[in-house]
Amino acid sequence: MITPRVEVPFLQYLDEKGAPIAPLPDWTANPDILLHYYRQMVLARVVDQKAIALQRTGQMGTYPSCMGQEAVSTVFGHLLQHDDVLVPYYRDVPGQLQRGMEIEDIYLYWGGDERGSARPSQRKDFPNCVPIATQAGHAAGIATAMRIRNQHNAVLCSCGDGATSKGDFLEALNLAGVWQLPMVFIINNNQWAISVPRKLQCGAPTLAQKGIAAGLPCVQVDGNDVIALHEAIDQALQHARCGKGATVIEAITYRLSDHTTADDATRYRPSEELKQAWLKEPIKRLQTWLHQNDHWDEGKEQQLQEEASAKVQKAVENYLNTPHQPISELFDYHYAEIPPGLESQKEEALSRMTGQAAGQESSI
Ligand SMILES: Cc1ncc(C[n+]2csc(CCOP(=O)(O)OP(=O)(O)O)c2C)c(N)n1
Ligand SMILES: [Mg+2]
Repeated sequence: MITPRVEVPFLQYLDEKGAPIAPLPDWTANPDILLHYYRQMVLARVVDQKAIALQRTGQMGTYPSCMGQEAVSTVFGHLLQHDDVLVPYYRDVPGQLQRGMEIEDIYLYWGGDERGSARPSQRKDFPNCVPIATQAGHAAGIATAMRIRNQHNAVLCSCGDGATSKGDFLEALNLAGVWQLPMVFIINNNQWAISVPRKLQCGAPTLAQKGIAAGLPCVQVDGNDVIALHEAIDQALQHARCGKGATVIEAITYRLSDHTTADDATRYRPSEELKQAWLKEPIKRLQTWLHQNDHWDEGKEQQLQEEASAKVQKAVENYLNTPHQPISELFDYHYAEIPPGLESQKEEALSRMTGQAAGQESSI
């Protein structure tokens, strides 16, 4: 019997208590980037907690929290260049905020208003992808277009651990390998796919090694360690931009929240596991390092928390004061020319809405 030998490197610089376990890269000598990561993660957590409060008070739709996973998308949000393309999944709020999405756009989108994905400052990034792993094929398509146009940019495709079990993900890896596409795949391994734990999802010891079959370099990183993430993502993006092809990065994190606001994880997740995961979370870890290296103090923390709360409060007001879209917009953006069947449905919807406005019964 032949047992295959698979070696996937694991990258980590800061341990759970924020202490270095390896010599830190040179760029950390100037704390500016790490302070930026810290501020962005804190802001993202305030945005995230407010989204849950809005949903709980009937002011927003179902929302998937990114609590515990902030580091991954905070780091790639910073490292992506203007003409790179982000193809996110639904827990990438921290990255999206740095790529031009306003806080109220996040609330608009999860409030069911597609204008949340349509601000010009969002560049060519793709909107959230809720169907699992389908974004991997889109990302491979964008990367193929970049190659054909001889563009020296990269596409970053983000997904969850469960998504790597889907054919879409594996097909995109295969294309990325055979066509040497300028891509970075980031797997947010938060240990759960709704109620299915990682070990029941896949028999391979790492998810990163799925890249090996496609001929791609792959690495696992501590996804709660912004320094390790920065090193891995920066290298992979440069590799892609200079025509050397794709990389697969598996970031080990933990979903500290319920799957979404429609879930109750206490029904299937051991409380001790959650307790242990809180000890490793990314914000506290970086805060401890910043404190210990005299880059942070109580006063700065208080000021940051106050600024983040004020920003989020203003965004909530903007979101709640945004006039609803007219119902015609439901029909207007699917086709360049609206087919006759939809045209008649649109007319019917409009006339019913007019009737409703006049106080008549409506079934819409
Ligand atoms: C194609 C498809 N099948 C099923 C679902 C239902 N679904 C929503 S989230 C999810 C689990 C995804 O887990 P993972 O990829 O680990 O991401 P996480 O939510 O843990 O971040 C499933 C199966 C879906 N959205 N799309
Ligand atoms: Mg998951």
